Amino acid sequence: MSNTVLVLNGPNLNLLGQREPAIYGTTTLAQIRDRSIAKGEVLGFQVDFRQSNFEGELINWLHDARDAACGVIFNPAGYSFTSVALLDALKLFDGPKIELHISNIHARESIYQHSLMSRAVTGVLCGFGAAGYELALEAMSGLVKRG
Ligand code: CA2
Repeated sequence: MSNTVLVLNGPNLNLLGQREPAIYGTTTLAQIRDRSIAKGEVLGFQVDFRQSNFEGELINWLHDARDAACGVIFNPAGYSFTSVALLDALKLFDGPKIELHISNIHARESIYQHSLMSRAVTGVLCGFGAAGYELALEAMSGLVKRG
């Protein structure tokens, strides 16, 4: 069985660390990628870390994960609140799935509070800043079946 965890990031997260540091911190997505890969090595995971601004590309990567990954960690960013298509793609992945947000979406304006994705995932992690990615990998370690 695959030991790859797909860590998927949605729109605008490529610019992380450059705007709104009070909400999202100053860590860049490249730094988060490096830390996630290092954390994966400790936990015995290969981390496949990706970001796209395109809904269809995110959907295709979720489809590919059906054969290629043992778990998915997904920060859908703005698509969390709008994309039934991404919700459907998430439902098609049978393994453990963690929805992740850097900020505490429940403490924010109402448009950021109701993620469509949450009903399709094993668990939701939000509000721990960039460290949330490493925490999600630890949680994933307890969720995947190792062969
Ligand atoms: O907190 C998160 O991780 C979010 O998924 C980020 C999304 C937001 O729509 C969600 O409510 C919560 C937005 C990401 C915007 O990307 C930025 C990039 C650079 C600087 C600031 C934001």
